[in-house]
Amino acid sequence: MDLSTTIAGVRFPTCLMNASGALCVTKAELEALGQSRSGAIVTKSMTPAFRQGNPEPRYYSFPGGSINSMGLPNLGYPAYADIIPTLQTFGKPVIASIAGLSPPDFLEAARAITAVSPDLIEVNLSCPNIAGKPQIGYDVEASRALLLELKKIVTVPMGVKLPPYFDPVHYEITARMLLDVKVDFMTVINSVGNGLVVDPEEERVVIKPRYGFGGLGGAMIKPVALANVRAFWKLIGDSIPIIGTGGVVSGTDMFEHILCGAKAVQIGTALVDEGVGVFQRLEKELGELLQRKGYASLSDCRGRLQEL
Ligand code: HRO
Repeated sequence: MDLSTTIAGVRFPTCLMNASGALCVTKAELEALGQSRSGAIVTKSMTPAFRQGNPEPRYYSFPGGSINSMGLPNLGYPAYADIIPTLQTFGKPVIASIAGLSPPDFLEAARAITAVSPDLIEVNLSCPNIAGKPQIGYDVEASRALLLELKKIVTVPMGVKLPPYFDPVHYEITARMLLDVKVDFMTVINSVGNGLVVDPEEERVVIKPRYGFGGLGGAMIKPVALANVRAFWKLIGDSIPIIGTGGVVSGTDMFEHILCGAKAVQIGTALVDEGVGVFQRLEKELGELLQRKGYASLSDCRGRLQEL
């Protein structure tokens, strides 16, 4: 079964890849993604300087999902600029994720990383875990201003990583802005920000930073992710390709994202739980499911979710 896909003119050998943040901070982790069945190598969101991130414990996995408050730990863009040429020898696209604590941070990272020509750049507008730094993706005019500045710098296909939205009007104003700016792809969704997981035996929170609040991922966020993929696909169609992210732990979950309109799928929590072997498992499960249903390719079913 051919599970390859094309996003913004870039061919991916399979439509499944890591989500930024999951096992992609260090050179060793990025090379392991290169050697795995992942269809791309997505870096951790990078800032101008190295960041240790928030105090530990800052990631907790439980049946049904995960909560994190990593706090943008990363090597800093100079290190990723050095590593990217090596990553490009693995024969799959390299997606550089950029972030920042302020707009000038994003512009600085974008300038330096564009110079080493990753295949695509994903602009992270949705880190929920930095105290005092609201998610830019929830401010449509701030997002527009930042993306317009980035567009002047970035010469490779540039997409956005969005937070989840929960109201139709937010889908509409965000879709309009993304079409105006002409982003090349969108990754939907980042973690569901500022959730709280409680350990009832210990009677306390499960992660240390920010009073235990953090971004939720894994199986429990799938309906929110699917709603965002579907809502944007209905508004934008194929004008901006969608990478679906959120709640993917099986080939069936991938299929649901594709039915909603996703051209590719990313995995975070399942990758952290299982390691890079998860790519092979999911590829096999999706291939078998498509075959059982009689689909010859992804384009035969993509976006074809039926409504009652
Ligand atoms: O590093 C993090 O705390 C983090 C980031 Cl940048 C992000 O985009 N999403 C997330 O759940 N955690």
